[in-house]
Amino acid sequence: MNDTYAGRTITRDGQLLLEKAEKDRVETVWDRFENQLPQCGYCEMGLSCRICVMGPCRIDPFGEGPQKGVCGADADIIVARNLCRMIAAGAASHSDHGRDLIEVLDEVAKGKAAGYRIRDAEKLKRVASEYGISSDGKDDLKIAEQLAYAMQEDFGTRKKALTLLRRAPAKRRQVWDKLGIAPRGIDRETAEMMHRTHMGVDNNWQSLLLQALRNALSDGWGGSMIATELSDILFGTPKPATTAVNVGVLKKDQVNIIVHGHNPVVSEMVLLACRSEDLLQLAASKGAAGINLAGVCCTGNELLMRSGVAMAGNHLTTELVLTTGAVDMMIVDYQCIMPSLGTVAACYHTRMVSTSDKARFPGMEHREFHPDNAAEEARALVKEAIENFTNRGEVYIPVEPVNAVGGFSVETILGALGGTPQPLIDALKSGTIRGAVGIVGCNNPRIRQDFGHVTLAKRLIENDILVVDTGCAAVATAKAGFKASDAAQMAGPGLRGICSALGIPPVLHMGSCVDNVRILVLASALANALGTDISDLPIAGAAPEWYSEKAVAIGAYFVASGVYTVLGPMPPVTGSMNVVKLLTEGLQDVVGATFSVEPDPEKAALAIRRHIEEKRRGLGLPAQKV
Ligand code: BF8
Ligand code: SF4
Repeated sequence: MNDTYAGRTITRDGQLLLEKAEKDRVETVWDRFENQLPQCGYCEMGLSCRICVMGPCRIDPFGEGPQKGVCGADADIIVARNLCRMIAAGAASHSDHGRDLIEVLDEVAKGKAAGYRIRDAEKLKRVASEYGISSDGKDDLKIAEQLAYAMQEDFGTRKKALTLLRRAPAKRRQVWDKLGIAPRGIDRETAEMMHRTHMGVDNNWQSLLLQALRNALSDGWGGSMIATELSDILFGTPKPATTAVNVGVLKKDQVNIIVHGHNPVVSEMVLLACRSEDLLQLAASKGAAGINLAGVCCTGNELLMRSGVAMAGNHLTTELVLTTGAVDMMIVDYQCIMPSLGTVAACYHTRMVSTSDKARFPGMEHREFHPDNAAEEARALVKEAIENFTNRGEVYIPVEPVNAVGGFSVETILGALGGTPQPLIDALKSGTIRGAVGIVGCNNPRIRQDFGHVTLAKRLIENDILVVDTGCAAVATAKAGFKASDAAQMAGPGLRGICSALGIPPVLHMGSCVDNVRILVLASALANALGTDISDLPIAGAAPEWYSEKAVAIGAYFVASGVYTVLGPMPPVTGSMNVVKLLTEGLQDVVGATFSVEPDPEKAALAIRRHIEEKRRGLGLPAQKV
């Protein structure tokens, strides 16, 4: 095996498909990354500004050239504004996804969304009651209509605080109130963030960053939380199910359809179509043994969590999966979809289809999905994918899939524990489990694919730290076998005993990136049961390979919620030592948690273990020296 491939990814399927890509002269994300080197140092440090057209401006980090932009903004202001705008974009992306689900719920309530229905009526009632909506004497559709309306109000300007903030422990809410960062409206905080970062508005780097925390909280406890809750209501609350992961999930003798993107609104309808009898018969008539639906990225995670649909890969696998020549159609919605995919697909027979009115891509056919036509459109596309099966050329599926268990919603985890967090708390108290860590986020060509996620997860579970993960991190650890039915063997003795007794893996798949809110809800349940704040718990977050603006928003709402969070790649902030110090030290006194940056996952594991032992000490629990 060529060393270059092994340097790019730790995954066997990735390495073999990189070889295939080179043979087929397909350019990948790694090639383009190398073509960009060296990347702009000013931008890497956050020291360039193009907010207005008196600029673009840049600050000389060596102190010899300009120290102010044309308007007079210094390094602190420019770095803070850039980070703020990343968070605003991330929060907007998640929250707009949440809004799309509200629209589906509303259309379901009005009988205009054939194919969709309420699948978890019990959760509908529970969430409605949190919004002050009584279910007495109302049918599900009436409740759904009222809930959709109430959730839309969370996006606006009529409220002093978002409804679901009430899920946070009382002590945490007091922290937010005292700082004035309890988010009011989901859209409002993003709009205000964009306003404050316009030239000549907020020029205090501290108050800018506080608003960024409020904006991030509007995502975590608002837009993303609504997205997750409504996805559960509309498509079912996840329960553990066995599935398979890596490129080996593609099947040579079946029609292979890949869904890519984030919103289950599209992929759930594709799944329905793939399971319909007449289309299965059509596939058989074309010589296919079946219709094989698999996911990549977060829409894949959504289907994996709820229906055990197989997962072909994470972010950096999205191009490579096409080089198998086995994908008859890839259907995308939005977010994290590389604009290169159409070009890659053009080398094979794969048909590429975009579906969202807000996301178009070169080399893709556009077939717009709306709640009222989605079921029908999905059927039409699956039919066309079947027709395309006969156009296949050579197929190369170089590996066997790995088995994995997914589907760990908070409801499932608490259910496995007998309905309360008490057994988990007892295990934490005794030290059988030392703590819990959420590993989240992406792949990034700066880091060998999956190396950060897998190394960190391995070290944590070996040391009796329960790992929950989401997004592309969750796919990475699944590919590495940490979610297999016998994965408890990889854990330290305490965690192994508990996982074996409960029949669960030591790394629990909690879903897509919007599902990071499940981690907030679980942390709140633990904090409430202990009568304490999230920031006192022996827990941490990590994003070892993050790349996206959404990941920055997630990191910021984790920290603002009191969760110490370790980032792999450095965010573009090193141009301002003031901003760096605030994020890595100063926030401790403000929100009781900080960011840390550590690209080496071995060192990140040590930092997290030390943090967990320190928190244990703080709670008066037995602690170890790390
Ligand atoms: O929302 S983990 S690369 S796919 S941003 Fe994207 Fe990152 Fe993957 Fe999911 Ni999340
Ligand atoms: Fe330059 Fe100021 Fe305009 Fe930014 S806002 S581009 S620093 S003049």
